[in-house]
Amino acid sequence: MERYEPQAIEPKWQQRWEESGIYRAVRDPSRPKFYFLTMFPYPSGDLHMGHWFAMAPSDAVARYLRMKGYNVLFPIGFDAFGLPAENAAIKHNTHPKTWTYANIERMRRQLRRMGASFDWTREVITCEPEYYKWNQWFFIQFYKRGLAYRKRSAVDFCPTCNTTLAREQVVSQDGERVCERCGTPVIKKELEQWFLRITAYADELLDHSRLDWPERVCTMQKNWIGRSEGAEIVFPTEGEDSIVVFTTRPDTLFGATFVVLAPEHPLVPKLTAPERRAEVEAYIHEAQRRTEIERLSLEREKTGVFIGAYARHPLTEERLPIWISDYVLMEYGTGAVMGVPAHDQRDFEFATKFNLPIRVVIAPPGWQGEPLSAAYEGPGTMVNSGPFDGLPSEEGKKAVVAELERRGLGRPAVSYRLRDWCISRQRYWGTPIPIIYCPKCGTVPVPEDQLPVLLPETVNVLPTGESPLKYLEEFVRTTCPQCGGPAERETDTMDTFVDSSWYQYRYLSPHKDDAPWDEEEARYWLPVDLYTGGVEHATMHLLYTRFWTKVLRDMGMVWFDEPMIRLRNQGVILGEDREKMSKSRGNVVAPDELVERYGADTVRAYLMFGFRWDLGGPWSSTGIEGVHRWLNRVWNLVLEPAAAAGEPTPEQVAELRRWTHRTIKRVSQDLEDFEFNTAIAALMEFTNYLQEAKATPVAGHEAWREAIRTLLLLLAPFTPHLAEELWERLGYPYSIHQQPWPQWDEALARADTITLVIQINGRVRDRVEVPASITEEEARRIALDRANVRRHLGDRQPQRIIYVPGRLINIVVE
Ligand code: ANZ
Ligand code: ZN
Repeated sequence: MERYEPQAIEPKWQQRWEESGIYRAVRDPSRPKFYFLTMFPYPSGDLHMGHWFAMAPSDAVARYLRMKGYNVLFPIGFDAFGLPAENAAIKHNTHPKTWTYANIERMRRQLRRMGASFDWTREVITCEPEYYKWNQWFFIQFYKRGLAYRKRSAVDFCPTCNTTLAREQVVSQDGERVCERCGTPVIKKELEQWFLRITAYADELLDHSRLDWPERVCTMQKNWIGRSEGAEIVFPTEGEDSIVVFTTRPDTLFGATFVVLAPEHPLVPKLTAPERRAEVEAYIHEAQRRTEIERLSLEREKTGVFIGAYARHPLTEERLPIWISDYVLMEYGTGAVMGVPAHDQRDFEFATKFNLPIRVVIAPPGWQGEPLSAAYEGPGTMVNSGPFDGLPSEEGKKAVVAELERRGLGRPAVSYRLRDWCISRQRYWGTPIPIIYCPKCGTVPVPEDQLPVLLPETVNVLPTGESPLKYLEEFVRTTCPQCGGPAERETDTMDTFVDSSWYQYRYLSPHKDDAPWDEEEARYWLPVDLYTGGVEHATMHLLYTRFWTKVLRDMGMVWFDEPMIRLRNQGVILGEDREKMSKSRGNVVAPDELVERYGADTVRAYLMFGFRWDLGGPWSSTGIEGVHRWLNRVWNLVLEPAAAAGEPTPEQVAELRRWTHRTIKRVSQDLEDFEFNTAIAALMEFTNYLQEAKATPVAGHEAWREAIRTLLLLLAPFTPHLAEELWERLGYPYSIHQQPWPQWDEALARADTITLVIQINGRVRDRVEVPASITEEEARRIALDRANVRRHLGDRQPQRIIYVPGRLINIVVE
């Protein structure tokens, strides 16, 4: 008999599937649709273990859903713009495009080699003009709706990478804000930048009620948006300016004993007394180097500087010193706080350090007027608060704000941690922002019929701190679409998160050139039913794509509120040393080499068997060996002729059927729940059982053929090549992947059975599998009916029958 040789059979089937187009998703109103999206890869070079762990199990689900009768759209593409292409281009002296496309070609091959059932006819590559044209088109629609605007703002800037950095690209290292990529301390730079107004949707984005998403992702998004209800309160200064603070605790207003501004607050230079200036400036410089997390940290000792100016308390008119401190962030609320040391721990530490008064205005439980050793941040009764004394703090919040409103010194306010989305990048390899600046007409969007604004190909990509496009005369110089006069193009490109915010829609009709997508395709396929990918995208990508979809809805382009109904995240595969796989650690396991050695089916099956999909875990080379042996056993089991002859007993047949149906049930349910490891464990147990049963007469029975056929069908999503090959060898028609998924019979599948031991006069004469719920009467009947038992009894009548529930039955005769 031939041996199992994945290297021979896998490429053969990959080609056959491709040629017969069985994964092409074509609209078919007679079948329920299922749009299954998995996060598209960045073409970084090789498909790594993380890609495999995300995609191979997803592919198994896609295959399962097809067999279940769904018309499945399972597309793939490449998130092809971005910084690494530029860095690689500089390093290897090539063009970002050359590098990107070479990688795409390689990864396409690797994805095919995985046996993934993607519909390649819908491939989307975001650096193609036919794609980014629509980024530009959307940008203009956003602009027209007031959702894209330009603003001068301080950005984090890496002097080594020579680029502005997004918030998440700045990390903390030994208390310093450094570039995530190269570790250089970041500096601030003032630039004109384009923003998308995601904050306009902040409240709606907080609502996850229509989503079946992991709780942890929803929580991360909620925290990221960070909604706080409170009030803005005006503290007039002794000059003409007023400081507006944001507080969530207006009930503590009478406890305010100082005011703190963020060091970057625009009033600081204006309010600072001349003799304080030098110290204030030195402090501002120092503060900019710290990360947000660090600045807000409760552990760090508070620092700050008095700026030599005073504010007036809006209700008591008391004179309050104005300080700056880095624990107040410019980007949050109004960039100013009222210092209430008795009820805010950061203020408490600040006041303690700088000897500022601490005034209790919410009585802690049991408080007798003694000084506090820490801030009391809980609720309570208002004290030392003039006319508000005696009010519970919750009521006090409303009463104080009402009084402030009456005096024109405050109003209710909501603050979000979420910022508008800065999409400007001073980089080459991205979508040009389709804007023209005219000295006469100002900011003019590129007319839609002139899109795309092509990204020039001949350009010097060496980073300069400004977009390389800025130095390309023929790109920059243009004419104003409004007045025809000389004008200049915007030279920044878009953040690549723009690309991934709507790619799911482009898969519908990737080459359509008069609209971002085809209406009819959209009606049929949208929205995305299931999305799989890494949890690291919880806040940025997944928030942006929700935002984008809500804007599309408001534009009338889609009819739903959420882009992806169901989301599932995979975990991370670590190296054998339990560390993250990385070249520098030398613990990288390359999928290509494993495929070379064991075949794609083994790699797929091991990834699904060896780990819980949502958790991941450390790689094991012995684990993969074991899985490979299992597939070899399956091969032999199916192809080796059975030796056993004779008639099986009805019990043997029943047991075989029970195994078959129980396995169908387990595998189906596990696939629904993304529990791949237990699904494969069930298949392994089934294989073991079948191997033993093969030596008995049951291997000649019709139920045996059914069991083997079922085994192959159940294997098809996991090990698609092996299943297809064996299917063909057994003479079934092409393709196993187009067969209906087997159904289980609940009565047959019932897992809770027991083995009943049957004795005659205390000697074991038989064993039988029976439902655990069997009654004594049934047990007696079955026992007396067994062929073995009847033979032993002959014509003797039982005198007594002793029944031990769940275990045995003893028939006593003379
Ligand atoms: C006075 C006060 C008294 C406060 C009190 C709290 C307790 P969340 O819940 O995160 O929204 N705050 C406001 N703006 C700030 C900024 N830019 N940087 C740092 N802290 C800022 O926090 C809101 C509270 O954080 C606000 O309420 C303010 O302190 C502070 F007993 O105002 B509170
Ligand atoms: Zn003009």
